[in-house]
Amino acid sequence: MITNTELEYKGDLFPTRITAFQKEVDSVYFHTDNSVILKVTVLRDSLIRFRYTTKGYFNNDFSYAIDKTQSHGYNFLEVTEEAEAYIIKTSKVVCTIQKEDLRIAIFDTEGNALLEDELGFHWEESYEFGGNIVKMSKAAKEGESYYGLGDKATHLNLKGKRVENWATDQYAFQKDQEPLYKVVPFYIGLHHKTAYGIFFDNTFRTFFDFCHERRNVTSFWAEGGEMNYYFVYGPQMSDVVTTYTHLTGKPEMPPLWALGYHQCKWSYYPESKVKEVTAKFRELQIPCDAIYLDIDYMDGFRCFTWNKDYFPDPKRMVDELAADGFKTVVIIDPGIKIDKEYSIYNEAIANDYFCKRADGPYMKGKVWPGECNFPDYTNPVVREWWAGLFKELISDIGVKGVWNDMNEPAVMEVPGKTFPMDVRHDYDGNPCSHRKAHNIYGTQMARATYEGVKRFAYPKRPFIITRSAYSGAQRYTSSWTGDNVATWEHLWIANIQMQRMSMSGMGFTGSDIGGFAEQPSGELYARWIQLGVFHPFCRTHSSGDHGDQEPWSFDEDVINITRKFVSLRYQLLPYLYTMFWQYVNEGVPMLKPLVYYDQEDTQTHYRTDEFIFGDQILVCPILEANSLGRRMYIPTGNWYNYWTGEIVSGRKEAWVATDYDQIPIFIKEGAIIPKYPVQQYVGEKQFDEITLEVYYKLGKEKSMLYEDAQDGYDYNKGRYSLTTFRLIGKEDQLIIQQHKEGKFDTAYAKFRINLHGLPFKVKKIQLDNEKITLDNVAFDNNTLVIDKDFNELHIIG
Ligand code: MIG
Repeated sequence: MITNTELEYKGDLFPTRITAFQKEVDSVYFHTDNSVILKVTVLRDSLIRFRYTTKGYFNNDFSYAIDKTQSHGYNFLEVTEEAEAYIIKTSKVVCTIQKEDLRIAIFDTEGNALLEDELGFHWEESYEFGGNIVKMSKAAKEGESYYGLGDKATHLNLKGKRVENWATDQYAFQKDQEPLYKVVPFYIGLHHKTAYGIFFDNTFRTFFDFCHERRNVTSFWAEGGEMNYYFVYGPQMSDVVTTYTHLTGKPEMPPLWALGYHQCKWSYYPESKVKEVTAKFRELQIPCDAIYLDIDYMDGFRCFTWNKDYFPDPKRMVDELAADGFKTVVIIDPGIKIDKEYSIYNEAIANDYFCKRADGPYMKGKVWPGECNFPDYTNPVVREWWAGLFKELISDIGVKGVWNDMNEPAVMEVPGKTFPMDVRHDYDGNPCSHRKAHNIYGTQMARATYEGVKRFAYPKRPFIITRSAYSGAQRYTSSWTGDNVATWEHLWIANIQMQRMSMSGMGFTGSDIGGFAEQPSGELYARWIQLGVFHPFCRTHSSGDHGDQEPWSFDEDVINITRKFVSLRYQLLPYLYTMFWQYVNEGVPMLKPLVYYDQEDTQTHYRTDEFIFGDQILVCPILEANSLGRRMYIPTGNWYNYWTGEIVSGRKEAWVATDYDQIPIFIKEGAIIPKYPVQQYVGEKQFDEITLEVYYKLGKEKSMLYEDAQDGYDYNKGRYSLTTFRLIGKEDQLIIQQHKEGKFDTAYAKFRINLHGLPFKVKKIQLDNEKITLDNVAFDNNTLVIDKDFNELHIIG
C-alpha cells in the first residue's frame, strides 16, 4: 500500500485529519485540518453523493446533468461516531469515513465491501489554469468488471482500459480510439455478484482508469472543477442503471414514426433526387418513415436557409413527402456564417449571443460555411432565441425533426479540432472557460433545439438527434454514433456502442447503418441492417463520396434482406414502443447486454456480441463475412429459435446455423410478442387486428404491451393502454390472462393469437370461462382470432 507521504513528491495533496463534522438534514459535512470539506448527501438509501472542496467553502452547486424534476427520498439515515471513523447508515448501505485521512469505504448491510478508497480523494494544484486537478482512486476487487461510459468503441467490459472524456469530432474513428463524441462519466462496477455505479458529474476533461495504470486500482480524475460523484448501489445492475437514469433524466415518448426506418445520405439534393429515393422505397416495398436533408439543402450552409436552386419550394416538397408517409428531418449545425447580409448572424451580433474569447473578440472558427461565430448555448437567453428560430422550419414548412451535428463543437483546420480553451461561456450564470463548457456544449445546443422543435411541433412530439452529448442529454434528444466506417470491425463496434449507450442511460441511439466512411459490400450492408433493425434508432447514412448506400445500390439478395428485416422491425413496433415506454417510465435500458441480463453467470461478464432486445428477444448479429451461422452464448433460460421454433436451453455456448437472410434470434419461452401488420410507414394502415405470438412455457411468464395515440401528449393525461399478459403453461393447458390499464382504446378489435411450441393438441378453448367451439374462433394450425377484450383465455389439450 502506497502511503500518502510517499506520493506527495508527485505533487499530489491529500486531506488531513477530520477536525469537525456537522449534519444538516440529508447531508453530513466533514472538515479537515487543511481546509478540505467533504459533503456527503443521501438522496436515496441507494444513492449517495460525495462532493469535495479544498478551499474551505463550496462554489455554487450547479449541474446540467442532474434532472431537477425527479424526486428522491430515503427511508433511513443514521450518522454515528466511532473511535477511528464516522459511520453513515441507510437502509441499503453503510459508509465509513476515516478520521485520519477522510478515506471512504462503502459496504452493504451484511458487511460486504462494495467500494473502498485506495488513496481516495487527492488533488494537484493547477498553476496553469487555477483550481485543482481532482483525483480519486478506488481499490479494484477480485474479479471486478466495469461497464458503461457511453460511446467508447472498445470491449464492453472496460477492465484494463483507460478512457478519456472530451467530446471530439472523430472522423472514421477506430476501435479503441479515444476520445469520441459523447461524454458519459458513469460506470458500473461488478464483483462478487454485486453491482454498483459511479457517476462523476464533472464537465471538464475527465479520465477513467480501470486497472490500466495499476493492476488493483480504479481511478478517475478531472482537469478542473470539483471531485463530485454519486455512488449508486445495486445489487442488481438493473438497479444501478435505473437509478442513474432517474438521476440524470429520461426522455419523453418519441413519436412512433421515429422508431421506424430512416434513410439518410450526405446529401440528397435537389428535390427530384429526394423524390426519386422516397419513391423507390415505396416501389420496392421497403418500409421507411423519415428522409434526411444534410447540409447541402442550405444556402451556403447558412442555418435556417434553403438553397432555392435545389429546393425551390420547400413547403410544397415537405407536404408532398408527408402525403407519401415521409417525415422530413433537416440538419442544423452550430456555426453561424459571418455574413452581414444574413439576418440570423445580424440578430446574434445585435444581441451579443456569440461566444467570446477571454479578451473580448468573438470566437471565430472555420466550419462548412467558412468563417463562423458560435452561439453560446450555455446561456439561457441564447437558448431561448435559438428555440424561436425553428418557427419557420417546423410550423410553416412542416419539417418533423432536426439533426444537430458538429456540436462537440467541431472546428476545422485547427490542431485541437475545437474552440480555444480561453473562450468564455455563461454556463447558466456560472461564467467559465471552454475547458469547463466544452463537454456540455453539444447537449445545450440539442436542448435549445428540442425546446424550439417541441414548441412549434406541438401538439405533436418533437424529434431531435445529436452527435455530441453529455449525461442527461437523453432528456432532450436521440443520438447517433458519428462517423463510423464501412468495415466488419465497425459492425462489431456498433453492436457494442449501442449496448453501452443503453447501459449509460442514453438508449435512443443508432449507428450509421452500412458505415459512414468508405463503401460496404452488399454482404456487410445486409449484416448491418440485420443488426440495425434491433437498435433503438435505425438509420442508414453514408458520406456519399464512394457511391450510393440505398438498399437498391446492392444486389437483389440485399434488397430482399433489407425488406425482410425492416418489415420485421415494423411488425415489432408495438414491442419496441413498449420497451421505450419502460425506458421513459422506469429508466430500464432498451438493450440489455448479457451481463445485465444475468450478472450472476460469470460467463456473461466478457460477452460482447449477444444482447437482449427489450426483455424477451435475444439477438446475436453475424459479424464476419461468408458465415452461415455462428457460435454464441445462450444465457439462462429456455429460448425458441425464431426461425425454426426449436428450443434451446441456456447457460451454454451453442453453434447456431443461419442462412444469409437470417441472424440468430431467440424468443424467451413464455413470451407474448405483439406484432402490427407490416406498414410502409407508421399510420399507413388501419387494421382491425394485431398479432400476439405466444411462446408456450411450462410455468409462468409476464409480458407487457404499451400503446397510445403514437404521437401527441394525451398519454400524459392517462390516454394510454397498458396491457399485462400473464401466461401460465401446464402440461395439457395454457392460460393467458389479460389486465388493462389506462383510458386509451386501441383502434383494432381483435387479437390473432399464434401459439408456438404447444406440447399438446388443442381440444377445447374457453374464453372468460365460456366454452367456445373451435370454429367460432377460426382455430386453424394453432392460430385463433378472438376479441381483444378478454380476461382469460384457456386453451385445453
Ligand atoms: O464534417 O453534414 O457526422 O453525419 O453527414 C462533416 C455532413 C459533417 C458529419 C456528420 C455526418 C454528416 C456530415 N457531417
